[in-house]
Amino acid sequence: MENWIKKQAALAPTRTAVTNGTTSLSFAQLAQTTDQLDRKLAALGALKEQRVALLTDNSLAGYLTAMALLNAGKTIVWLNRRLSAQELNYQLADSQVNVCLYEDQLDVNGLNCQTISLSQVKATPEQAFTACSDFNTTAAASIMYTSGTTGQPKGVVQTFGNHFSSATASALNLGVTPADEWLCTVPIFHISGFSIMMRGLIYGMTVRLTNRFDAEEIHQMLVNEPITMISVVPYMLKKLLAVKQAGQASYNQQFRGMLLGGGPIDQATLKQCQELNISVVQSYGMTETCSQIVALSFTDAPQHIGSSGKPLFLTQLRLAEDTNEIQIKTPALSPAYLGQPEKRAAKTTADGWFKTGDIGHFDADGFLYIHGRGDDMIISGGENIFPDEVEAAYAQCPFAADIAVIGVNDDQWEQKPVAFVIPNEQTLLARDLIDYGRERLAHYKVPKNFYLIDQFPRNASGKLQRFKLRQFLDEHRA
Ligand code: S0N
Ligand code: AMP
Ligand code: MG
Ligand code: MG
Repeated sequence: MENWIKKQAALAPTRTAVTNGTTSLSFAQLAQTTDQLDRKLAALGALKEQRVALLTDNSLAGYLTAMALLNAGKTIVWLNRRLSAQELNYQLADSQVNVCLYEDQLDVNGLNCQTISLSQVKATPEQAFTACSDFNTTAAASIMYTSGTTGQPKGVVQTFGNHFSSATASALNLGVTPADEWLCTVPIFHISGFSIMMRGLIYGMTVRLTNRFDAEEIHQMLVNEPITMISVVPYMLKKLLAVKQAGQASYNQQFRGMLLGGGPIDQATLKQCQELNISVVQSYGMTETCSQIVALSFTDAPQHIGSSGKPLFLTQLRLAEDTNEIQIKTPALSPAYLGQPEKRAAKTTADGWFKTGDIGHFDADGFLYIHGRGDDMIISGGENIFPDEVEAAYAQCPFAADIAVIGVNDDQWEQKPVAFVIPNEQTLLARDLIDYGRERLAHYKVPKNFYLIDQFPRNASGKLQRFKLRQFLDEHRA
């Protein structure tokens, strides 16, 4: 496939590719700027290897750098800016990255590779460099790390073909209009955000970047700017709903709706959205599928509140007979976990379907409902947390002989991790446990509460019974 950046510069040169509200670039300018950035990156020696890490928020410079890496035919290794240095170093080593480009205000202290700030890139004189002419369907455009119940996070390889299939299926469901402008407040280091950038390139659509999620500010953008679509996680939807409920103005005339994904939502919230005339399209997807593979349509959404919709064009979905696990086949599915074929094999059925780990059911009309996870994954504000990962981080903690983590509902973050601890010392302070965790883990993964306990409930074979810890908490709260 012809380089998408060059292709849009030819098809829609004057259309706005990206704006942050202050600075806008047309598709022709995007092509010029990415070529220029590549010449600077080449001069810095940053384009020698196939994979380049990028640590950024949703800044214009971050967006342009990502586009420059694609334009150069490189694979972007997206880093979550909330992770600890220890967590990032694992991903840098696993992806064998030598260079990490970073947004200036983010912290790269302790990273074990060459780090180059985006302002350094900007200030570098150019050197000759030829952009990549083809985006091969099977080439890796991006790698995003995702955790699991066992072991370290895995690098999800996302090909150009995966991104193209995903963007196409989304367009066939939601439609594309020449007026479309998609507000990107979900992080571009997650597929929720990066898929918006890719849709922008593939549709020739404007991406409106915003660097932080402030519900009041986002509300004002939806009211005052010609934004037609926004992607949100449940946390964001609830915050935006609260602002609108507070008697604020209607969204702009062109607004089409909110694409909701990333985690479960309660029906009451969706009904409130309906009452306030906020059009919400629920969806289901994951990093491995390059965003939604199941979604409602604008016409079905009002009648099927609570459903995640129907499998999109190109996606086949079935439920395992015994467990109701959702299993899929789709061209949007990542071909591999970087360097870990056995991890992928473990998530593949004998007849080649991908095991998502999510449990669901179809109603009589073929609409899918997600019940939850078959494992103990916690979703806090749209970020996934695996108890094993948190427990492993505390394995050497001098204050705790043993620790067990579970997720509980939370008013602020939807869910939060809490821990049961068998103490090592008489004088155990929650503060010490928190500080210990914050040094090693992304802050959102650090348990919000610690409960001291003498021993853990285990079954006959010694396996921790997390459900009993949950029961214990429920009883003591009631
Ligand atoms: C919810 C967000 C925006 C909160 O971040 P905020 O308010 O900007 O935080 P900060 O100001 O940076 O920090 C303040 C304190 O809050 C802590 N904190 C931050 N985030 C969390 C969190 N999630 N949980 C708990 N605590 C958090 C900070 O640590 C800080 O505290 P201190 O100072 O103590 O460190 C932010 O979390 C956010 O952006 N969340 C969304 C992430 C996301 O997009 N997830 C989706 C992942 N899934 C997918 O991408 C697949 C599905 C998909 O593709 C999709 C999803 C949604 C919509 C559409 C699609 C699609 O299919 O296209
Ligand atoms: P991630 O690995 O961050 O892409 O997260 C993907 C996971 O988020 C899925 O496997 C689900 O567990 C969860 N998820 C995504 N969409 C929904 C939804 N509509 N309802 C419930 N859970 C969801
Ligand atoms: Mg995941
Ligand atoms: Mg904030």
